[in-house]
Amino acid sequence: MSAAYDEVPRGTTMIELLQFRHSPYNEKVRWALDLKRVPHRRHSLLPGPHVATLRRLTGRTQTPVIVAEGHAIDGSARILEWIEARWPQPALFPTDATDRAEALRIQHWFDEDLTPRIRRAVLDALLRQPTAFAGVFGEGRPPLQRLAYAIAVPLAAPLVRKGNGIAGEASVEDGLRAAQQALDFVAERAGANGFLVGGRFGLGDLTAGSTLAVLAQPPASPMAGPKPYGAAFAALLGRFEAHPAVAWTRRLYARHRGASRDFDGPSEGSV
Ligand SMILES: N[C@@H](CCC(=O)N[C@@H](CS)C(=O)NCC(=O)O)C(=O)O
Repeated sequence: MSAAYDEVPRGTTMIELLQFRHSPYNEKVRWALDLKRVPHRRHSLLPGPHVATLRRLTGRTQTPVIVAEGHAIDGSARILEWIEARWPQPALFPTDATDRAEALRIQHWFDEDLTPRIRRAVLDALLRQPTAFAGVFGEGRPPLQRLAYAIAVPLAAPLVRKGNGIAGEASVEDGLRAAQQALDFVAERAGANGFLVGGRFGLGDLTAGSTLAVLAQPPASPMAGPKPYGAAFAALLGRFEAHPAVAWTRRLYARHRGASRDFDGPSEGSV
């Protein structure tokens, strides 16, 4: 358990989000919490040390994790359902049955197929420069901590690669194909008003936007990584920069994200 998480008073009714700073699944949950103005507290974990903290809570190691009402919930899709049931407004899940099924299909496709494949290309680029990897995931921590983490990154890199299915050039190439597929889908599907399902902002946009934000780096957003980017990551971004779905993602963020930065600690409005 991280030092910050240990400081949480026992028996608290506050909603706690245990997260990674730059991760589409975590961004999905943050976006829903921000949009619905759910009072909560955030704890950013570092990839590597996160394992011990999360195993104790969920028996697994994936972020995001919500701790509330005496339970720990993981899996961004499950967490979004839990949030929607308690804070229905503004609604993320379409009420029309066909639209709802389509939004859930898009979420499932991104969560289970596209996002993990894209992540392989992204993590591979970041791991090529340990300081870039430590800068992204250790953002907001004191410089000395980031330096220590950067020194540890090459040691942890084989585990990160294995854990994310990065096995050589073929998996990175497949990640690039998945990025192209996701961007093409969004560019083709976004209607005149720019939404993927049902003519209004919802789960499909939030899911696709969170994944594509890694490639679009919407300025002044919780997904804008620290600059300067490492050379390999900058080259990856450059590959897709001119795609219309990158512009779609930036517009979506400007109009619907409603938060310019991530944070650790209590959200506005929490006590
Ligand atoms: N299907 C899960 C995927 C979550 C996931 O893959 N989280 C990654 C960050 S992008 C993670 O925490 N990885 C660390 C680990 O698995 O130990 C969800 O929707 O929440």
